[in-house]
Amino acid sequence: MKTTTTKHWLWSLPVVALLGLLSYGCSSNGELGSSAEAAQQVYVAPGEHDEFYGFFSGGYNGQLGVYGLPSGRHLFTIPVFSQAAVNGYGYSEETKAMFQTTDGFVPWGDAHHPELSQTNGETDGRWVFINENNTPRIARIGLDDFKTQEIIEIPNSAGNHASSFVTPNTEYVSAATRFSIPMDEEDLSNMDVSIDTYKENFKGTISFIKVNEEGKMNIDFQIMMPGFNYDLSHAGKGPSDGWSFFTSYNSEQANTLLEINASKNDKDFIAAINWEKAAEYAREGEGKVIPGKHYRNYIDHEEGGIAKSELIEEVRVLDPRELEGLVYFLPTPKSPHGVDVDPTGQYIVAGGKLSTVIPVHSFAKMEEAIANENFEGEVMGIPVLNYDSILHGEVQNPGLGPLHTEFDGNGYAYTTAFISSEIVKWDIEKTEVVDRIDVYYSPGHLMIPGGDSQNPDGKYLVALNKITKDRYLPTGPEMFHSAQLIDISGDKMKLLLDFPTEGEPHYAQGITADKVIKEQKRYYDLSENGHPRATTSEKQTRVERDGNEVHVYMTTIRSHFTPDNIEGIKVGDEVYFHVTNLEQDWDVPHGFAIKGANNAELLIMPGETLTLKWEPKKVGVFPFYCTDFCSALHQEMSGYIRVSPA
Ligand code: CUK
Ligand code: CUA
Repeated sequence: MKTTTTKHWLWSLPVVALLGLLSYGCSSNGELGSSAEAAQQVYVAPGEHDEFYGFFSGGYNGQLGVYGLPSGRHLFTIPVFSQAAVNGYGYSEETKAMFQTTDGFVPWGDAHHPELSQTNGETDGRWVFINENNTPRIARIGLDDFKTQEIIEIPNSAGNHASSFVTPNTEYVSAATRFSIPMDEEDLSNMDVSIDTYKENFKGTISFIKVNEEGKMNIDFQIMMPGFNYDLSHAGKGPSDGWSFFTSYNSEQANTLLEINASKNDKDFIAAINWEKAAEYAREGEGKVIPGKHYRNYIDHEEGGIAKSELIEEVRVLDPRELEGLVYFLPTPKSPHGVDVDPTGQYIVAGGKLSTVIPVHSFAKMEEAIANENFEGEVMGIPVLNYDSILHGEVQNPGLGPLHTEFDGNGYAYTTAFISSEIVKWDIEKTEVVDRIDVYYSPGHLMIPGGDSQNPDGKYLVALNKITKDRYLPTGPEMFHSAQLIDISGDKMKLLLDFPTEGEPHYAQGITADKVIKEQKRYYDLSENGHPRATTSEKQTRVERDGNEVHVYMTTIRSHFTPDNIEGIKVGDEVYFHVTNLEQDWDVPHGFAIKGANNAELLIMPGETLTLKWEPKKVGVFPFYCTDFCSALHQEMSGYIRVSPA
């Protein structure tokens, strides 16, 4: 299909040396243009900062990766859906509640789509949302401290893939079920029926989660949908604000997704949802309220930053068979995957992964077709519009396996072609390909900062490639994924940089750094530490016993723990170490780990209190120590706990 260019050796040279090679025409196939030029474009000098933050989903690592762009440096990993040994997230008593679900404690997740909050259709730097596909959930991360603030479970869903896309003023974040399951007509409960009754019994749901001013999420309503697989989504904007678009495949409703069953139909559908109308129906009390147990877990800032779980019992469901004007199906070839709305809000682009063209629907034509009732049929009460009547155009020769599209704000769209491993640039008005570039290999999503908003920053594009193979030094059978940074500021796309990414990044978001950093916290103010078990001076440190429950109130400051010799603990006790870091300097955390505690460590930020629970099983004296090299006397930062017989 294509040959691999081996330029590893060039990239292993110091960049400074590369800059000296300005005249070096390194490219045998024109892929790099000039390496020296490329190096200059991505080079961020020591001590300098990147222009953009990139937020890359961690896929099956359940976290959110933070990268600097254009350098491609991996700056941080924000723990979201998976426990993080690095700082005790999900292990500490303060954060365990974040993993509460109706399936119990679920400390792992599969995170696909981060989405920045928006105001007036533009990224605003307040929050990032991200979905969890396996145990249906959506998380909200605050960009003031880069910590997960809230995780809400989505009931009546069997895999929350088409999520977490926001409406232009973050009124809603949406979710849709990837897998349909048999659902009871009355209460949408999962049914014990033969799997081959798919056509009769299986259904899906699309959910709209309301986001308030503080970011708090609650499920406003769900819409009952036919038993397709709902894949991706994007909200309308500008003229199409008030609508959201969801791809679906398996309109055959086959119970095995073998190609012959589930990819038979020439066209599947994009579901166009009038969420403004749906919200109105919900406000008027339409639909019905059914049992729909789900947890909302959140960091309670009023209560010292301790995570709480709230069980919500019910949810409102709207049925398109009863409520007119809620949903329309736009026929779309062929097993569409991504769906993207251009910055003007006029065009809806689908990635028909088995299609030979990229279909572009016109929102204006869609409205017209609805007004004229230009319907071809219906599925579960949902009118199917006529394909030709809503089509803006079809992009011919878009590469094989088109998946996802982003926009540069200058009238161009960029689509990944998974099978032919390329990015294809095309003119939105003319639906004509104008440029293409090879990527290595098999891109899934791509990202342009703001590229799915009303105001993209069309300078760089990142290809998020699924297959890495020979791009880096080999690391055995398993390796990181491969992202590539492409310059899209000119007529021709130029490949600038390869950089590895952890997990399986699906989607990503980018934002200029200055929109984010002005609000950021550097440390937690000790005088505002509202943790009920905080110890804000060494004088208050103590050990308290209440039956077999022991609470150790500890402090850390360079370079000692107080207290550092603890006696009176017995086998069978439940010991809680409440450790407050008294430091008030940026970037001076202390760690806390106990030999023999089968838990984790804590990494306590300046001004913060975290709690580790230990149930000692053996008699003896056990050292504990600070895990983070905090000062010249870090190795001395340790202590002993004596455990006596019960
Ligand atoms: S999906 Cu991964 S390449 Cu989960 Cu957004 Cu398309
Ligand atoms: Cu504190 Cu090392």
